[in-house]
Amino acid sequence: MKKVLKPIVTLLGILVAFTSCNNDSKSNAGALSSSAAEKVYVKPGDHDEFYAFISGGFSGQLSVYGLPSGRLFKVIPVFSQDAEKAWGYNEETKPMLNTSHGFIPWDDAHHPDISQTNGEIDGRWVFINGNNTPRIAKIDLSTFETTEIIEVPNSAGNHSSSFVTENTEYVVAGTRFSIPIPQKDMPIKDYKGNFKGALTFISVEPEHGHMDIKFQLIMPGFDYDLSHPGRGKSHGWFFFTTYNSEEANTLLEVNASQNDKDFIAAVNWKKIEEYVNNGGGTMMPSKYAHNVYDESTHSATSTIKEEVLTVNPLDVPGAVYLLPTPKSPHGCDVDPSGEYIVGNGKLSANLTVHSFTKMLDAIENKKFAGDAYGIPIINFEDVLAGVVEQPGLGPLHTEFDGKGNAYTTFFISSEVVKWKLETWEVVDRQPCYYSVGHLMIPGGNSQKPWGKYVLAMNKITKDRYLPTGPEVTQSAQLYDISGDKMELLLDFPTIGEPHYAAGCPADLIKPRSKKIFKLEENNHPYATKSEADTKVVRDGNTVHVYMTMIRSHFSPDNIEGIKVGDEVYFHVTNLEQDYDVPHGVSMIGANTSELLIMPGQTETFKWEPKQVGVWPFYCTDFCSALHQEMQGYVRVSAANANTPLRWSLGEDIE
Ligand SMILES: [Cu+2]
Repeated sequence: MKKVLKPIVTLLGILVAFTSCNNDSKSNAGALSSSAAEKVYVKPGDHDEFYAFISGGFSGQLSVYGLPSGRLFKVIPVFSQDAEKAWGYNEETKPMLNTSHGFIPWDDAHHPDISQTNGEIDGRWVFINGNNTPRIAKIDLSTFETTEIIEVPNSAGNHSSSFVTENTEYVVAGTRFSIPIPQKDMPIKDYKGNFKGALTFISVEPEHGHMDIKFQLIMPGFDYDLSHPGRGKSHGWFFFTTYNSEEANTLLEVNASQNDKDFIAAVNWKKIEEYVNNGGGTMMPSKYAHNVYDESTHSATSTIKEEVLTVNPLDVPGAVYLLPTPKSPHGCDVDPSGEYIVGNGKLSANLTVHSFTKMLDAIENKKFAGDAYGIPIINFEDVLAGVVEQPGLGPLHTEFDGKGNAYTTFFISSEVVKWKLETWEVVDRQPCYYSVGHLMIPGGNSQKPWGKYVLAMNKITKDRYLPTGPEVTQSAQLYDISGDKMELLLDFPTIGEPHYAAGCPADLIKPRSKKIFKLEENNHPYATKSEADTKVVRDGNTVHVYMTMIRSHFSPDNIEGIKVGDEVYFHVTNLEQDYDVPHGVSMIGANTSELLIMPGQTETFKWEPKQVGVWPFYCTDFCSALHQEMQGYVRVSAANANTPLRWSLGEDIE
């Protein structure tokens, strides 16, 4: 293998040398003019150094890319149905998309965040928010499958999510829209003073990651935009940017831009946790779904919960403060030391950085500039650490390299700007193609970022790629940040809207990756663990087919006695116990997706035959040389026919 690869690398080397010698540096500013191509080249068979989990935005999914190559490995279905994996189509995963509003097979996925232990990324789970019908999902990084989704009641536009505290004690779900709590019929013009914003703290059980809403803080009716946990010295606090502190209810582009400063809300969650643990808070009737996927039964259950514990911030003095921040701040980013809180004021000429130490001092000395609905507002000057003067236009988000530098995206001037913490000086800037939103440094939301790369996620790519009709792809752009100056290495197309991303070294995840589901541990109620146990059982109009699959046949592959009007459930178990040998199955006329079943797993699809005939089914995942032969027939008779129910495999071979 290695012998074959060497010439390729050599050839690439020559190509790089050739292009850089024979062209003007100006006319050839592309990747091959520098060592950029080599820096992102992961040779065939080699592995990328980092995983990047990039949200799919309006696709509702989470994509898995390798860095530095930018290769797409997988799209993990989360909030949307996915035909490729039968997610939301098979009977086992339909409950995952249940909500208090019913089955909602779509959402707007925004901010993934990887679990942490002691302030460092541990690679166990990734959490991501559904904005639209507020939800938080947890994806298990041993299987890359979504294993839990919890709906967030009293919320709307679950945007300032999903960020985890430094031991994954909590994942937060802050509402973007304030709404009546509890919901009721009232005039929209009476918003001010009457609508509220819920900041939800979802506890994560340390061993298995089970989520549960611990409490909801019922805040004034601002719009809560983004958030970040404190860390290190500020561990125990959570910071949320707000806009529309004006509490306008119409034409927000004008009416929410009136105040010179909005707020960052600083929440001492440890104080509230203590209050709640001592019996504080009020139970409020509230319907929300909690959906859990059980790996042993390969099936999900959905439970509708009926109440949630709410906390009025005024009942916990000293737990919540407001830090004035110019002007309509978006990103709320805390540096790895936990000292600096960066408020990215979209309409502000400067970047404002607050000091956690100064905040505590102001609280101690009661240096307040008044209050909002009883919540103390700290004096701007008393909490300000410094200002980055005129760094660019439209700052959105900031990440940190762990070496004292910060990187901020500017949407309007389309660039990433590198600046220094504590001196607040701009040290470098690089253009983005174009209109960058979030950026990500692996481990960015932790005490230990891996400051080798920064990934910028761009909203617009006009003229960067081949056109694809009126809509062109959005993209991610990779910069090397290991030196003093940023270097653009690569850009690559993404799925949906690459809203935010989380990344970590591949070595944190690779060794824990699951290869098969053990057949003996399959507790699916309709599992069939050997061909000898396959059967077809009729119960009135309902028929259960207990089917198995192994290279390269189904058992049974001939079924007779099914009638028009029957509800037929195919429970199909993949008997393989080898790595990477899934089989698929699809049935003509089935109002569902194909099933893609992993080794040792059972999945179910429902088929309601509408016409008599002999109907084929087949394996949809190319599994062996005889994959094409992996097929079968179901005979469907008239509703009043007397065709006996029978099933077989290989019967006419003897
Ligand atoms: Cu197959």
